[in-house]
Amino acid sequence: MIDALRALVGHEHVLVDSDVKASFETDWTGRFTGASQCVVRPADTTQVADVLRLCSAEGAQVVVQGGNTGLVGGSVPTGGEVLLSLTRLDELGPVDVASAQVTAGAGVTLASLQAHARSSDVEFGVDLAARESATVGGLVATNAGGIRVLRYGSMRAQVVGLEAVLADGSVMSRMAGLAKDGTGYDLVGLLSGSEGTLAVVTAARLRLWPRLTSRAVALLAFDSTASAVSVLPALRASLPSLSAAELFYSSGLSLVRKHRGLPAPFPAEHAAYLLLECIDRTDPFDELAEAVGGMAGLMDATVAVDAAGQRALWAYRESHTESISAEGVPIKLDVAVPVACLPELVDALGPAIAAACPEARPIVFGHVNEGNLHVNVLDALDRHDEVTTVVLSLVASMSGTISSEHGVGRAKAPWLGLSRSPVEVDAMRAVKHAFDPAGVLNPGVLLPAL
Ligand code: 2HG
Ligand code: ZN
Repeated sequence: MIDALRALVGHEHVLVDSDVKASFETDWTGRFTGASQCVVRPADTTQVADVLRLCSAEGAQVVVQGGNTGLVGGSVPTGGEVLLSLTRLDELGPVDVASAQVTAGAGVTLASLQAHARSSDVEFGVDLAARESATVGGLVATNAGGIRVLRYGSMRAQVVGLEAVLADGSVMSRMAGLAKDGTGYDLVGLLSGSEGTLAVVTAARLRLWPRLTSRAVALLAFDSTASAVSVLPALRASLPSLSAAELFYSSGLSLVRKHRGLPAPFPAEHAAYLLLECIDRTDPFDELAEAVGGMAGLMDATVAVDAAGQRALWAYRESHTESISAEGVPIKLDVAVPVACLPELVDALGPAIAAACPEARPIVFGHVNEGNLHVNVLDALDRHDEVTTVVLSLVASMSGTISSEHGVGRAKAPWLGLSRSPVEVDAMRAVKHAFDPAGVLNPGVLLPAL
């Protein structure tokens, strides 16, 4: 098998040495780890197809990996799979000005894609903290969200075409980028968010947006989550330039300040913090300042005037993940509820988690406009499953979802039934069977083993 793989992609692109494989076999958070048979690094779609054809013929299962920044264990082997790393598929096509689209290989990082778009005076619509390592293939596979969903939608909304290789090595290519194409099932939409369980995405045709360079960032402090949430409709109505609305709490803020050595944003501590960003053609500072004035429940506010000040305010929010990881290995749950239920969820989380594990330290933050909360729990001792169950059950009881923007992966597959009915799970299994009848791709990801 190893020799056959080497014949397909070149000797040096099949890694078998445990030290060399190690960084591919553990996820970013250190929560998921497993040994692979080997790590294969194909150069292009043809080689991906060759590798999958061989693996299918040999009955070898395959785990697909991009930048390995995922948070649900979806790209880490469980034992013995072939690990297919797509980072060498890093070709970026020229920006197509006529259609405002670009073609990007699965291994292109989000930061390179963003820089490439900006060099042609357009913008890519998705942004998130892992931009330097996260890749196009992984963003598509997880239907990634991030900080600009409020304005541009999630990754699926940016994907106008895909090239993907099925488990048997056949290639599906729909890359014309037609903005309206109603011919049959939306397979491109289906593969977006399928977490590598249906096919291996090798390239994407992506939508681009006009580039806006004037921005204003405000950090607001509120007396409650309810107040922070209740200002959203007025903000959306008065600020067409609103591009991000991020929620966090003093538990996360104090960890960020500790690990990043940052000063307190306000003289006093407050019940909830909301970070807002407006981006426009002309300076949105005045309209942001005006929209913020006189809000009910507003306790304090600061608006950054220059780029350094804006980065400093964003650091309070964007450093949450790394600061939590610096404290220990957390449980990471990414959930969403209808926005109106957010305050109730936030209030209920603390007592529910404490009942499952009194020692646990929850840190909650997220993307408020989508009702999307990141529930991170430190010090959950041996009670990870119990804490996960109470949090996800609470979310499900509010008609929420157990996976908002990180995917289901291996981490949440056992809880899929909380958010999807038996009818839906059966339909998903039928789709999986249609694409990958032998179960070659990403075993154990998304759909729980039968
Ligand atoms: C974010 O919004 C990411 O910063 C990561 O989705 C969330 O670390 C997390 O739980
Ligand atoms: Zn997020």
